[in-house]
Amino acid sequence: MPHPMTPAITAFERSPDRGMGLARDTRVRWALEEVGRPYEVRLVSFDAMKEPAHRALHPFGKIPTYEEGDLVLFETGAIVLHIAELHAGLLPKDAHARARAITWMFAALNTVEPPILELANARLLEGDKPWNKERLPLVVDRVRNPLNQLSARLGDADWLDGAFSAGDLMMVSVLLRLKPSGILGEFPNLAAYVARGEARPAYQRAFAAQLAVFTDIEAVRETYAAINRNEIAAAVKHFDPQIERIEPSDFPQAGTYRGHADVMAHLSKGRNTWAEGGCELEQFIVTGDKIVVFVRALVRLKDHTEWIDGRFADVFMFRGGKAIQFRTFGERQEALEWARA
Ligand code: GTB
Repeated sequence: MPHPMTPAITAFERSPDRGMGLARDTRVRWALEEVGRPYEVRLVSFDAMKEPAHRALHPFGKIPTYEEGDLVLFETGAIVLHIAELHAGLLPKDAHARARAITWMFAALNTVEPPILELANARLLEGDKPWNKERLPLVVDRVRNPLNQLSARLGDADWLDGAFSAGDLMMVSVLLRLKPSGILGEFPNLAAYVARGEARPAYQRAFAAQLAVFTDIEAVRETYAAINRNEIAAAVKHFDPQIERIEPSDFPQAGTYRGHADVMAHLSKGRNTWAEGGCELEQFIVTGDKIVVFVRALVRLKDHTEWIDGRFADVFMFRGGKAIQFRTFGERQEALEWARA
């Protein structure tokens, strides 16, 4: 259940670009950061994206989606426009200037982005085809054409039409995808335009947040994998030396534990009661600086024949790539409420 007041977006649970910011949730995060609106992120796997529950939000089974109260949106153009219309800062007040800024959003999505996507497909999906080598120069030319014209229109201006707008946010987001190709370098004013966009503090925050998903979620995965293997030294690898671990009163190892040594002893004690089984991570939700993990523990304890199937939530707080807090909640909803508070 998303928080009624805080918009929730979806993003890749495993970033295919390893946190380079090229997936489309980055532009939505950027828009939310520009207008100063906090948001929550539900991470979805490629399999979950194709399930009915996600398709109810996104008919094409993709990310990102946007939920705000009863409103569900998909398509980054629609999402960014909605955010820009709801808050000051991304669209000019003057009606004509506003319509022109929206025109640049459409230009980014309808004119500039399609050949860029085609190039990505040609490189990533069709690289092994016998005709690819012959076709690739045609595809690159189709990318260059609108860039030539865009470069001529931008000239030496900072932004496309006066002050920075949602049109620039979308255009920079689309052009960013070209960075690895080197094509952007052929257009120094466009490369500088993209660099100006990237230098904006709101973009920096959006980029850092999507990168943290990659680094911190991978750290969380490694922690549980190490616990499952009963390698407790590896389980604390991503923990800050001052880590605080809280297990609630109705859990077997209830208490508050601080620092690597105490936390390792605590985790070992719990883990050594298991005969077999392990923890499975069912869902990640990032809210503010906390990562809520819905955990399913399916374990058989030593000297028992029956299996325990427990569903609970762990909340992690990371600072500079290290977990400073690791707290368990018996009720998942309670974990969400605590993390959102
Ligand atoms: N037109 C839609 C929009 O703007 O919202 C397009 C949405 C879309 O294509 N989403 C992609 C997706 O969900 C993610 S952004 N794909 C999963 C699927 O189709 O199964 C595309 C993307 C993916 C990966 C990288 N990367 O690794 O560099 C960059 C961009």
